Amino acid sequence: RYIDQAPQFVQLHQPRPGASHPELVAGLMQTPAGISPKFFYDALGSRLFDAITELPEYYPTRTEAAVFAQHGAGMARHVPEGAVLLDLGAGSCAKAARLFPVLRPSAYVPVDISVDYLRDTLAALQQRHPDLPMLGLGMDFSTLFALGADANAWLAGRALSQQPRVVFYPGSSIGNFLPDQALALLCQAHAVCEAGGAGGGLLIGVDRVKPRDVLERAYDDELGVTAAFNRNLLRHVNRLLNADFAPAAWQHVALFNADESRIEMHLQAMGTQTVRWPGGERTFADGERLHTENSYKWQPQDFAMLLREAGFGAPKHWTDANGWFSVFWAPV
Ligand code: AVI
Repeated sequence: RYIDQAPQFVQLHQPRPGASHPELVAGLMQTPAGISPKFFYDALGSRLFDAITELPEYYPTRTEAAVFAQHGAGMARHVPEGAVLLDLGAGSCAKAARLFPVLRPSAYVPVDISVDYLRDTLAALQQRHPDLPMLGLGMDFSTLFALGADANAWLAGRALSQQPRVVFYPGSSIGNFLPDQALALLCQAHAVCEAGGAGGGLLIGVDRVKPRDVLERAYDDELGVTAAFNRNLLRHVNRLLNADFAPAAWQHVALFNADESRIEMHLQAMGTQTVRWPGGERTFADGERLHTENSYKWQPQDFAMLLREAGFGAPKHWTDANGWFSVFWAPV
C-alpha cells in the first residue's frame, strides 16, 4: 500500500535563471520577435492562468468541464479502468482528480514544466488519495514527450509497466502548438501509449472555431487578468535572462486570425523600448509587437484527421450543446 507517502518526483527539466536560454534569445532577435508560450508558466503565471479559467469570458474550461460532466459515463465505456493516467500540463491537477472516480486509474503521473507549482498541488492531492501511487514529472514535454528511465523504473517497481496507459491532455493546450508541432506531440503520445498494455489511448480536449467576438473576448477580458498573464511573461524572461523588460510599457493584444484559425496574443511596445540582457539587446519601435501565443481553434473533422495521422485508431468525440468544445478519445 501507498499510504501517507509524499508523491515521488522526477525533475527532467526546468527553465533556470542564469542558464543561457538560446531559444529565448533567438526569438527576441527575430523580426517579428516571438517568445514561446511555455514561458508563461512560472509560479505566478500558473496561478494567473488558474484565475483566467474562472473568468466569465473564458468559456473553454467550463465548457470542457460540462462535456466531461455530461458525457463522463459514455467516455468511461471506452477509456480502460485501472490505467496509468499520464496528465500532460497537469497544473493544479484538478481536472484529472475529478475524473478519478470515473476512470479509476492504477497510478497518476502528472507532467508539467512548472515544477514548484506541481510539487505543491501534487502533495495536497496525494493526501486526499493516499492509496493511489503518484509520480510527478517536471519536464518540458513541448520539445519531447517520452517517459525517461526513472519513470519507467518507477512503473516497473509497482508492476504497472503493462497496465494500459491513458494520456490525458485537456484544456485545448494542443491548440498552443503549430499544427506540425501538434502532430509531432500526438505521435509521441501515441508511442508512450503503445509502450503500455493493450487498451490505452489519448483523451484530449480541443477548442473549436466559433464567432470572432466570443473568441476575442475570451482572450482580452474586462478585468485584465489575461493582460497580466501576458505581461508576466516579460517578468519571467527578465529573471531567466537577467533582462530589463518594463512590463508596464507593453500593451496586451489578442486577435483572431481567421486565415490561420487561431487566436494570437502579442505584446505591443508603447513607445520605443530597448531591452538589454548580458550579451545582447534589442530595440523595439513604438507599436512593434512581440508574438507570445497562438491558440488554434480546430474543426472537429480536421482534428480527427490529425489524430489518425499520428497513428491513433478511429476516434470517438463528444461536445457541448453549442459545439464550442470537443473531447476526443483516440485509441492506440
Ligand atoms: C493553456 N491554453 C490552452 C490557454 C489557451 O486558451 O490557449 C492559454 C491561454 N492564453 C490566454 N488565455 C489562456
